[in-house]
Amino acid sequence: MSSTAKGGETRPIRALTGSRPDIPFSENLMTAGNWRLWLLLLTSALFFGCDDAPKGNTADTSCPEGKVFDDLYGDCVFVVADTTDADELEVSEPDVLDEEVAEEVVEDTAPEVVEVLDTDNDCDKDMDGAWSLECGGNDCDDNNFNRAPDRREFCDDIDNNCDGNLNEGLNCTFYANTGQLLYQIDPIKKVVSDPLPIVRDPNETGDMQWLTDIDTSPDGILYGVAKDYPDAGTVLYQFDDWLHVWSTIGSSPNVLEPSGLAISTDGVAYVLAGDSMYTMNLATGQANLVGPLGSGFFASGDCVMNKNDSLYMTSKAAGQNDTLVLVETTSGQGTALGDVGFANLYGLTVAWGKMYGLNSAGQVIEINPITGAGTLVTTFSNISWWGAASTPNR
Ligand SMILES: [Ca+2]
Ligand SMILES: [Ca+2]
Ligand SMILES: [Ca+2]
Ligand SMILES: [Ca+2]
Repeated sequence: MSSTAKGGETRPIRALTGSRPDIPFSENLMTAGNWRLWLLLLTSALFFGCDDAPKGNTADTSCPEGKVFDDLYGDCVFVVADTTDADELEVSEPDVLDEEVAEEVVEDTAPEVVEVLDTDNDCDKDMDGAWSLECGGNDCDDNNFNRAPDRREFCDDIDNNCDGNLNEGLNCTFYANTGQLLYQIDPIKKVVSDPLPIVRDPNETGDMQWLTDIDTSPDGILYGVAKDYPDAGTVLYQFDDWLHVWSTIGSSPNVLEPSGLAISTDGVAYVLAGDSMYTMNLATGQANLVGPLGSGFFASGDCVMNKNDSLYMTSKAAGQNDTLVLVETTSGQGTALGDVGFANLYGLTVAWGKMYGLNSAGQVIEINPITGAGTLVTTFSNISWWGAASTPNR
């Protein structure tokens, strides 16, 4: 036999009475089916077998048919014989009813639950801790982890702190030069500063040579190299950021036609000239040959070191675009990375994790340091770039 429970589930009938064969006889005597019999015997003994009525009990103890007087309760009680055949009894499932009642009680008495945790991240898709505007939060871009009201502004192409201003309070520029003028370029806002004339320290004699390339040392000093006239070789200059003049450090007669200067994070300067690579002492301007670039590479204009001290250069071939080349600093050997897609790259720098190339056509190009592929950022017409360097703040 079975009964149908909540949800249509069929459960086996549970016997209400009857002995369980798996428990001892003495316990079976007290099971539900026998308690009525014991009650009958007990009350019969009280009624018929006891000579002494309860003291002080003088009330009428006669009872109507079907009842006996119970001294314990002082009243007539029904006597019911246990005649039910338990095996054939079909009953409702009390647990089901109890569950339903319990659920109703919980629903009636439980306080209203307010969702505090956004466990499925619908309100904070980028998981930056700020909720979207749709959810009543103040994340101006819930699809960008780097944009939230508590973010610090950083030199990139987004408004990091959600205040509506791009890179406010920051100087997001790198240096770029022509032969005789020094500029600062903001490649994000695509603007260029007014130029600063490249002039020699007035305490020195002789002409200031035109700078072929510049770079910034780890301590923030801007250096430049130039072809030395009338003597053959390379002259090294240092920029005075306060007086805006250039002073001579020294010269290297063994380096001809310098085209690129790059300074590593530990202050080692590398100079590219023609098909060779040199190191240069920034205190004396003296250079030592490291080795040939090999593979027919010829320095087209500049070299740059990223923060991992990998040295990159651009190499030109007649009538072709420039190739981005990775240079082994201990040997000078170059490895081609790929065609930049632009020609006459004379300036190269790395700023805020991006590599930029500048060419003689006034173009600023972002270069993929893995593939060498270039993407035009902007063009400053009428400026022919010769070199580029990061600024100390980058
Ligand atoms: Ca967010
Ligand atoms: Ca965000
Ligand atoms: Ca920014
Ligand atoms: Ca901002």
